[in-house]
Order: sequence, then C-alpha cells, then structure tokens
Amino acid sequence: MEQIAIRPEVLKAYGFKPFLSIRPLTGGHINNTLLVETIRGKFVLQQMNHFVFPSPADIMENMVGVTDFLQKKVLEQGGDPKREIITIRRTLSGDPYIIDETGEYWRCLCYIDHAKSYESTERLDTIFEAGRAFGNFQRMLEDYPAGTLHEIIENFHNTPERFRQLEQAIASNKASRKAQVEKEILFTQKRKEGCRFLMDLLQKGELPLRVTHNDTKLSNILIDEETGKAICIIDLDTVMPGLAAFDFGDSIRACASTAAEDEADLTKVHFDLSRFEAYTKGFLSSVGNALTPLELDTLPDGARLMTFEVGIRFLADYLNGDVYFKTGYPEHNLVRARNQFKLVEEMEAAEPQMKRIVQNLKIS
Ligand code: GN1
Ligand code: MG
Repeated sequence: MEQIAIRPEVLKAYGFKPFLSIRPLTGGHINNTLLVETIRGKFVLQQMNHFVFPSPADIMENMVGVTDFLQKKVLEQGGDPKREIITIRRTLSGDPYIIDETGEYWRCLCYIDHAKSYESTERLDTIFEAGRAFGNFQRMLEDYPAGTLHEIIENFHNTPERFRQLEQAIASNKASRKAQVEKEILFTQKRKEGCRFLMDLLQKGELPLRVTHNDTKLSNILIDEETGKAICIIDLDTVMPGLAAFDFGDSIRACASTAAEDEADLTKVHFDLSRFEAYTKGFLSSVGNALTPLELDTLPDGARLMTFEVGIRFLADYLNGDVYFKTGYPEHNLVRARNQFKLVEEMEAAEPQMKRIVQNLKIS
C-alpha cells in the first residue's frame, strides 16, 4: 500500500504532537484516511482527494452545515449527537480543514469507538439497520435548505452522462485495454437507452429532488459492536440534492449482494431478494410518508441503475488507466465492473419481485 505523506504542520495544526500512533484506515476508494491516537483520544485524519473533488472547501462548507443541522436534530430528539453524527474536529485556530505547505487538503473527524462497518454482510438484522439508518437520514434532512448546498461533483448520479463518459473512455482507449473488455462494452451498449429512466423522470418533473447522501454503501454506516444497531452514517462528501432512488439503490447494490464489490469469483456474487426485503423494510420504517407513490415505485429502478452506473464508472476508469478509484492490482477496476454487471443482470430478472416487495411493505 502506498505511504501517506503527512506533514508536520498538519499534526501541529491539530495539536497532535505528540501522538501515540498513526495508522492507515483502508476501505475508501477516494480519500487517504489515517487513524491518529493521542492522549486526548482517537481521530480520523483525512487527506482529501482534490483530483476527484475539485473544491474541497465546498465539501467542508456542506459538511459543516449538514453536521451542525443534524447534531441539533439528534439533540432535540434526545439522542447522542457525538455518536450519531460525525463531528468535525477543528484545528487549534478553529478551522474545519487545513491546507498543508504542498497544497494538500486535510480534515479531521472524531473517531467513533466500539463501532464497525462492513463491505457486505449476510445478517438480515444488520441490513435492516442499514435501511433504517438511511431512511432516517433522508427524513432528518427533509427540511434542510437544499439551495445552500454546493454541487460537489456535477452530474454525479446522472447515469446517461456517466454513459457518455464511458463512451469517451472507449473512444480514447488511453490504457490500451479496450480489446480485453469487448464483452463488457457490449453488455453496457444493450442498456444505453434504459439507463436514462430516472433522469428522464427527473427532467419531466415527475420525481422531486431531495437532499441525499449519494454514497450509501453499507461500509458508510457504523454499526454498534454491542447492540448491532446502526449508529452513524459517515462519508458526507457527496451530500447534495438527488433522487430518493439514488440513495436507496446505491445501498441495495452492496446490502443485497452476497459478496464484496470486488469479489472476483462471480459464482459467489448474487443479488439476494431476502436481503433486498430486509433493507426495504428498514428503509420504509424510518423514511416516513414523505415519498410520493412514483418515488416508491422507482426504488427498484434505483437499485438496477445505481449498480449499472458504478459498474460503468469502474469500466471507464479501467479503460482510462485507473486514474479515479484506488486500485490494489491492475485488474481491480475490471473485476469490480464485472461484479457489478453480474448483479445488474440478476436485478433485471428480479425486478417484478422487487416491485412486489416494495408494494407490500408500503401498505403494511
Ligand atoms: C467511491 O471512496 P468511497 O468509498 O467513498 C465513490 C462512490 C462509489 C464507491 C464505490 C466520490 O466511494 O461514488 O459508489 O466508491 N465516491 C466518489 O465503492 O466517486
Ligand atoms: Mg465517498
């Protein structure tokens, strides 16, 4: 694994000198993350990826606004804001982030102890909890002033635009890998028209924009080690206006899969309807009655399209030479893309059952 270069001015800015230990926390594909242990507690120090995020300052403005708002809500509801919502640790001069002498952006979060996150799980109670946590997150942000949020990455979940980026990657074939992925390219081309479905409904004004998380994979939820309850949603980098189906769907692609996102043995990768049902139960139990009938109907489309979308993003990055997602080995992005496409196929076949599950749960 690559070494993360942390400069002394960063440690000094946070008062982390002396520290007891610093070690990398792996898992995320974008930022570099370290766990810093000091005599005053544990902290998560992150070097933000400014290739992926053109304006880290905008992210931090969004994050300060959203975490302040959510912490107040949790407090009003009698919860523990420091455990249920991430806390941005300020520098000694009170800033929410610091730019080091080489131009790198760093931020720091308080570490939430006795909690775990998972890439995938077969435990239906944990999957229910994941759904409940994201439903609750969406409901808590219902009255957040969406107009104050910066759009962190333009067209982030605009699937047809992601398709256009894939076509560009195929055309430029920068890493000379196109010949290896003809089968995958064919798979995507067959779905070109269908991938417009949610964006068309949005553009026609039939689906409302809400404040969404936009990166709702299972590993972005902390689960309490003792109680097994979901306690805190992490990774607020991409909180922006979006569709309810984006968040629901992006969660399903991890929660309802029988394997991790980068499992290479595709015989182990399946879309599991009982996991889908557990997540949907949790989600609908907490999202309240805010969703319109069409939003509810389109939740399964979100699952299929968000899985397809991240699959085409992995494929495009493979063709571009792995410039966006962190990779552990040369075929990593291709393995991820194939894994996601396997899920897409199974989701397509299971669409009627998914719709039935949502219909049955929404009236019960
Ligand atoms: C990235 O790095 P991480 O784990 O927060 C990506 C998501 C993808 C995800 C796939 C900003 O998330 O969109 O769904 O990888 N984040 C960004 O695991 O592109
Ligand atoms: Mg993220």
